[in-house]
Amino acid sequence: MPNPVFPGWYADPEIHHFEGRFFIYPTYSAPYEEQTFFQVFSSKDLVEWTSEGVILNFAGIPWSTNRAAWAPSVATKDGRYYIYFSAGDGAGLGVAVSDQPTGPFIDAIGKPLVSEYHHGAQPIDAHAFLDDDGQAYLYWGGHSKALMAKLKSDMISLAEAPIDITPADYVEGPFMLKHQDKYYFMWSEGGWGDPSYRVAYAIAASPYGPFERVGVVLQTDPTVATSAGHHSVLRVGDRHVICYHRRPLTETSPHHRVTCLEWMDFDGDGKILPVKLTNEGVG
Ligand code: FUB
Repeated sequence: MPNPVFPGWYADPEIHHFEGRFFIYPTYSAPYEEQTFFQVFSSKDLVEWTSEGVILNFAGIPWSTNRAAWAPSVATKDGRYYIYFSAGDGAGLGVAVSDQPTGPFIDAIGKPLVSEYHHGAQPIDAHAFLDDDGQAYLYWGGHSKALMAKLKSDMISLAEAPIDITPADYVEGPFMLKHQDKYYFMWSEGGWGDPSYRVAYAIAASPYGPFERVGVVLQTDPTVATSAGHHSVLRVGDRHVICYHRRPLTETSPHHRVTCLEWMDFDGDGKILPVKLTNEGVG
């Protein structure tokens, strides 16, 4: 049974293809005090996944408060890898750097990249998006507010003040996908600890929006799993895979979340077709 793709409680997964291999960067899903590190998993075929171990440890990052290591996002530029992460349930968003996708990642600036609330957004759930022209953007925000800002070419500083781009019903977990020259802004809605959690999206002509909510992509299926959300998307050949977490029907703890993959397709008008939760995944 390919879903979940690897054993253990892991959430907020971001999937990538680097140097000929697939990688998933997740949150270790556990009580906040136990969330003190990030790991990465790799695969050659999206089916067999191997843990590459710990890639960043909060023990070496005093400002992190050594808890609540959430929602890693990775981007690569000029041969270097940058990981953007949440620390301390609002202590801030950090950025760390490595020469490899498997780390080790070292805190790049010795302080948070974003430490304050802007426009009411909790500084969590960073997502780095690299546009086709090489310009990188950072999206982030919890407490039902979504922000964005251009990143400078050094990838470790913001080029502009945070901009409020909050779409209707947004809660957290932003993700940007470019498809056929359109910008698909995606996010999680509802509560991550209960079955209301789901993923919705908007389509815009610019990475700045405006983002008008189109509809739901992923949600609880009471016959398969609950609380499907906080996802990422990767183009694979002429299709896309959506990588997300969900709660098995047997589980009630909010931390019991597993990482899964499904195919995600578009209709003829460029709308995303609702994704069906499966046990078969993309195997
Ligand atoms: O995993 C910790 C938090 O749960 C994330 O930051 C939220 O998006 C939710 O998935």
